[in-house]
Amino acid sequence: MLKISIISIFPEYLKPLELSLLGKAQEKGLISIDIHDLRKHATDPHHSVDDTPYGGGAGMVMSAEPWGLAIDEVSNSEAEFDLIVLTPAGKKFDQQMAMSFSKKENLIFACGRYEGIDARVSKYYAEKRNFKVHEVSIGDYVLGGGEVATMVIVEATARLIPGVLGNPQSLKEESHTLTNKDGSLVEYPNYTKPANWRGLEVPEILLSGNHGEIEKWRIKEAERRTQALTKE
Ligand code: 6GU
Repeated sequence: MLKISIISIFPEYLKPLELSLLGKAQEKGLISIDIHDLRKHATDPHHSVDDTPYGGGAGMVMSAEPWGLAIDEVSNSEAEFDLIVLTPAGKKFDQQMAMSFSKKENLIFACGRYEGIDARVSKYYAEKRNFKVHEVSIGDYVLGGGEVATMVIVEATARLIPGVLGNPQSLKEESHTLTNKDGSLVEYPNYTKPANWRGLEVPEILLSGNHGEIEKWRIKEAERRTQALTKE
């Protein structure tokens, strides 16, 4: 079972992870998701978790020790841990990364806010605790914090675990796992009944019953869409 621990100063922000697909996966015992409040590990009387940056500059930086205490608490076993630190300066998340996370034992998500987390936290867990540390971004834009990025990554990762999806065949056919000789493709367009909707017809080939020709058409359409996305 994949054990997911998420540390945030806004634990309520992560409530949607109890719903739908991920809620069911937890009920079935395929994954566990535990959400932890960073502020419980604040070390000063005002329960602050941030401070001004060394070297000056705007904004605040999250202090190392509350993170250290929180991560120690969720990793007090001999198991293997992967620490995922959410930051717009991280490596771009993609389907391949989701695939690799879905095969792990323990994922710990550190949701940074403000100008990020003291850089020694990543260094400490990589060098002193032998964690695999991944600094990850979900795209080229800036969010207020790592919570939404964590939800994106958890959802993309969990649905790759055997048993989480109702129909595992749908994994094989979807965007970014469909491949041709040039690499990853987005999905072909899909249609369902009625065959004529407000004067618009479903492509005739899909009604033909010719599975070989349908497969060729779908690959051609996926390639056309992929090309259109990479031009602009
Ligand atoms: Cl992981 N965090 C923040 N704050 N902004 C982001 C991001 C993460 N990924 C893209 N933008």
